Amino acid sequence: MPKSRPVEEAAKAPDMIDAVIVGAGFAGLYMLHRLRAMGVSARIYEAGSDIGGTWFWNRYPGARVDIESQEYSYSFSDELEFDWQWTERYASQPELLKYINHVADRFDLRHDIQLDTRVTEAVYDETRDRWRILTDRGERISARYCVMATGCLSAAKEPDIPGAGSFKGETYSTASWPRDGVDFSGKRVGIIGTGSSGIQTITTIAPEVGTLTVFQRTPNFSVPAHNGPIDPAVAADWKANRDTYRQEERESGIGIRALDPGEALALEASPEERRRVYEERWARGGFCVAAGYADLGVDKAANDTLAEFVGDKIRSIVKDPETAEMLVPKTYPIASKRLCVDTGYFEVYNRDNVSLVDLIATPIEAITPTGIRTTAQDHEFDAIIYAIGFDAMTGALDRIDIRGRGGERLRDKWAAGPVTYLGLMASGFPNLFMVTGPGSPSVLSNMMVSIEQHVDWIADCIGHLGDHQLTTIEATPEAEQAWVAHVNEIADQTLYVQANSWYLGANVPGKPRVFMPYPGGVGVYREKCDEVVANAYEGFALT
Ligand code: FAD
Ligand code: N01
Repeated sequence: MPKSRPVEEAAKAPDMIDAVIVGAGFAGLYMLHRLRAMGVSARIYEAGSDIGGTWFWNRYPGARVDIESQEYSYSFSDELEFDWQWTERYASQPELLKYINHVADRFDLRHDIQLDTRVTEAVYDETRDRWRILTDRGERISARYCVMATGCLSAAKEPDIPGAGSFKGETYSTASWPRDGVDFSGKRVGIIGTGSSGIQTITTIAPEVGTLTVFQRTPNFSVPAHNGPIDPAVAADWKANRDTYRQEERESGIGIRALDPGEALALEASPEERRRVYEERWARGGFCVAAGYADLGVDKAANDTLAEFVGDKIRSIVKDPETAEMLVPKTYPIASKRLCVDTGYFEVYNRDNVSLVDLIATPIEAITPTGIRTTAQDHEFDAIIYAIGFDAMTGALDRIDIRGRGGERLRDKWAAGPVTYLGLMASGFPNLFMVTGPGSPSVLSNMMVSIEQHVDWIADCIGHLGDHQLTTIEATPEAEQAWVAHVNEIADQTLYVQANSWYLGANVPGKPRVFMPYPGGVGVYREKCDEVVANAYEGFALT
C-alpha cells in the first residue's frame, strides 16, 4: 500500500486530518475504506442521521433498484460478494440499506463517520495547501484532501407550486420518507410526479389507499422488471463467474451485463424481426428493452420504432383508452430520460380507486388548505405526496459554499453549467475530488460501477501524491475546457439532448441547459482515466 505523508499531521490535532469525505452513501463508504487501508486518515461527515445515502433517504413504498441486485453491488471484496445473498432480482430499499449497514460493520467503518453533520463550507487555504471545512455544528476541520461523495441525486427539489405549505393534511416527499412508514389505509391521497420515484410509490400504495389521484405532467416510458425471488441458478452462475462478469461490466457501455446490447440496426431489420426482438426483450424486462439495436440511442426514426412498441404495450394494458393515451409518452425519444423499471405500474390505472389528472391539459393552479386546485377542479385530500425529483448532479455541491484559489466559488465557476476535467476535479480547486461528478458517466450507468472506478482513481491518486512527496493535484484549465467540449460533442450526437430531462438541468427553473453526464460509456471513460494516469496525470498540474 502507498505511504501517505500527511498522516502524521492527524495525530497532532483531531481537527487536522488527511481527508474529509462528505457523504456516507455507497461512494463515501468505499472511499473511507480505501483511504484507511492506505494509512490515510479520513473521516466522513454525513448530513443524515444514519448511513446509506440514497437508500437511507428514499424509503418510500416500493423503492427498489432498476439494475439486477448482483450487478448493483460492490465488487471490491471477493469475500463480501461470496457471503452476501440477495433475495430478489431487483433489491428493495430495505435490503439495500441492510447491505450497506453490513458493509459498514464488516469493514469497521462506523467510528470514522460523523452523522447528523452537514458540511456547509469548504475553503481552500492557499497558504497551507489545505481545505478548511465548516459544518452546521460549528466544527472546523483542516484536511489536505476533500472528497465530495455528496451524490448525484441527493438534493431534493422543493415544491415550487403556489400555496405549497398551506395544505392542512399530511405532506410527504419520496426523497425524505418517514422512517416508520405511513399508514395510508382508507385515505384520499394525491401524488405529484410520475418519474421513477412516483411510479414505484403509485404502484405500491394503490391497493392500500382509499383513493389515489395521480397528477402527471409528462408521461414516462416504463418497462417491466419481472421482479421476484432471485433465481438460485442465476446467483450461483454470478458467483462462479464473477471475475469475468465484473470485468465485462467495467468495459461495457453502461456498466450492466444484463443489458446485452444488440449490434444490428433497427432500421435495417424488417418490422417482423424488430417486433420479435422487442417482444423477447420485453419478456426479459429491465433496461435491456431499450438496447436491442445499436441505433436506438442515436437515430430518431429507429427510436420511434421502439417508442411505438412500448406505446402499444401501454395501450394494451390500460383498459380505458383515454387514460391509456394520457400515459403514452409522445414528446421525447424513449430512453433519452432514464427508463423507469416497474412492477405493474400501468395496470394500476385499471383500478377503480385510481385516477389520472393530465397537468398539460389542466395545470395545477395552487396547493390549497384542503388539496390541489387545477384549472379544471378542486381535489380534496387527506395526504399529498411530492415525487418531484432532484436538483441533479450539481445540486448537492451548489448547496455547499466551496471556494478555491483566490476565493473563487465553485457555484460561480459553474454558473453557465458545470465545468470539470473527467468529472473528477475542477481547475482552481486543488485536492478537491468529486465522486461521479458532472462530466463522468455516473447517472447514465450502473452507479456502483462508476462509484468504484472513481473511488479507486481518487485513492490511487492520493497514494501517488504521498509516494512522490507531492502536495497538490489540480486540473488545468485547458484540459478541463477540452473535456467539456468533448462531452458536449458526444452528447450532441445522441438523442439525450432531445428530452427536457434532469440530465440537462431542465427540471430546475433557471438551471443552465447543459448535458451533464459523460455519454461515451463507462469502458471508454475508464480507459481515458487510466491513460491520463499512465501519461503522468496528463491534464493535471502536480506540485
Ligand atoms: P448518495 O447515496 O446520494 O449519498 C450522498 C450522501 O451525501 C447523502 O447521504 C447525503 O445526505 C450526503 N450529503 C450531501 N451533501 C452533504 C453535505 N453538505 N454534508 C453532509 N452530507 C451531505 N442508481 C443506479 O445505478 N441504479 C438504481 O437502481 C438507482 N436507484 C435509485 C433510486 C433512487 C430513489 C434514487 C434517488 C437514486 C437511485 N440511483 C440509482 C442513483 C443512486 O443515487 C446511486 O446509485 C448511489 O446510491 C449513489 O451513491 P452516492 O454515495 O454517490 O450518493
Ligand atoms: O424524479 P424525476 P424521480 N408540477 O425528475 C414531476 C433515480 N431513481 O425522483 O417530467 C408537476 O424523474 C416531473 O414532471 P416533468 C433515477 O435515475 C431511480 O422520480 O418535469 N409535476 C416528473 O414527472 C431517476 O431518473 C429509481 O414534467 C412536477 C416528476 O415530478 C431519478 O432518480 C427510483 C413538478 C419527477 O421525476 C429521479 O427520479 C427513483 C411540478 N411543479 C429514482 N415538478 C429506480 O427505480 C416536478 N414534477 C431505480
